[in-house]
Amino acid sequence: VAGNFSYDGTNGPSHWGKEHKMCLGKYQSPIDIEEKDVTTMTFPELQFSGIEGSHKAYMTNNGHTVMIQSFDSNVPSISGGSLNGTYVFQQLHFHWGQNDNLGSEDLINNHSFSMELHVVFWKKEYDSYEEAIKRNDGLTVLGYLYQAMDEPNPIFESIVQQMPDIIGVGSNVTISDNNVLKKLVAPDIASAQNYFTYSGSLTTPPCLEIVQWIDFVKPQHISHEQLAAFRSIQSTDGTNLTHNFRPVQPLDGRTVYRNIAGVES
Ligand code: SG4
Ligand code: ZN
Repeated sequence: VAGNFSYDGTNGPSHWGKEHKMCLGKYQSPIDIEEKDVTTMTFPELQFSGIEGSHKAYMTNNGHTVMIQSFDSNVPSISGGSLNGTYVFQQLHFHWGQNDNLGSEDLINNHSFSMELHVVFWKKEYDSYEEAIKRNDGLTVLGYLYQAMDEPNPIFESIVQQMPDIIGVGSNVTISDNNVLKKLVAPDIASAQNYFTYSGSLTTPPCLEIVQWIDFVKPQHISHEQLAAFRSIQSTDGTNLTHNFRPVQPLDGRTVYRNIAGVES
């Protein structure tokens, strides 16, 4: 993954296309999802497996985000929905903004949320993550939106408490809560069939157009203080990573689907 990109100035999003031509492609992410324009669809049930039980996980400051990976060989996987095959968990990470009014990458009706969690999976058929990213259906990413509120979200307790250990770029720490992966990957089974889905790209260089996006409709919450902890880590250019979201890209004729199964009335 390219290390030489940032979210401001001469390495900012409007310059990514110079070194990474795919960032100028026609099927880029994120996008603004306009609810009035989506096509409703009933997909087979989206299924999670390997979620139950605990997973040893660690988090890293990779200079662009807080990223969580697992030590376990038994990691979560997903199948069903709009997916053709089984996809295996690779890592999850977050995008946030300078203040609580922005930070999500995908927007809904042009509305920004305060933070977005991305859970990255690769297609099992291709045997490894490295092989999967060479294929146009190689990845699927689950997107979870978070809105800042006063009340803390217990899911983030260990992450926020251990954030001081990963202030420096490249540092990592084992997460004390062995249930953190399960809670982030599948927080709310009751809302798991209520999502938008569309074909797009990685939201950072090299912007590969290989991602089936699955964005859950129902936002979750995080407290203002918890969110502030994310802004305290350092970025590749040595300053605080106060924001790390890419602006929305043109939809360019793509269809965004909304699964109508499991919608709560
Ligand atoms: C973040 O920068 C992650 O740290 C990257 O993961 C990730 O790249 C990148 O976002 C793009 O992913 O779900 N936002 S996204 O489209 O997963 C990849 C690593 O650097 C290739 C491992
Ligand atoms: Zn992401």
